[in-house]
Amino acid sequence: MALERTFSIIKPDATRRNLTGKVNTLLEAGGLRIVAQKRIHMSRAQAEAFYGVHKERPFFKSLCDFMTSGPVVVQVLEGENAIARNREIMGATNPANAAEGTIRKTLAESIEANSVHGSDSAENAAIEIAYFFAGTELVG
Ligand code: IDP
Ligand code: MG
Repeated sequence: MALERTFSIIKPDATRRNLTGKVNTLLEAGGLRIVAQKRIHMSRAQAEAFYGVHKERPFFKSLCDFMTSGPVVVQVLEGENAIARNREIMGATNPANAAEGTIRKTLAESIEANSVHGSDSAENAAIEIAYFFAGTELVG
């Protein structure tokens, strides 16, 4: 087992419904520790760069519209196997396919407005953390 850090976003559908605390409760109950957290309103440029890997996908414009539609909470989560563990706690991208008890099954509105983001690899976790946080903001 390895102590890891992963990057997380509580998306605008969840902040709009005042679910930040509920998401955090599920993350903490799943064994992850929030070692950095801030509420921001993403700019268009930030959203487009963050989701650049999806820029050829048909949902890219809609996804960037959604991610800039309201505040988000960006976070760094720490724990044993935090990257894979967070993906388990989040559940499948489409809440219709997500397992019972996952954040997306419990809280998400749709495949797009699916309440949370979580890094999918150690390499992307490091890139995504550095995109939103200075090292001095991570307090483990
Ligand atoms: P992930 O968030 O589970 O890693 P990705 O495939 O990386 O899923 O997609 C990034 C985000 O793009 C999703 O979380 C969701 O908000 C949105 N998305 C993914 N697939 C679709 C789709 O088919 N229609 C609309 N939005 C989508
Ligand atoms: Mg992804």
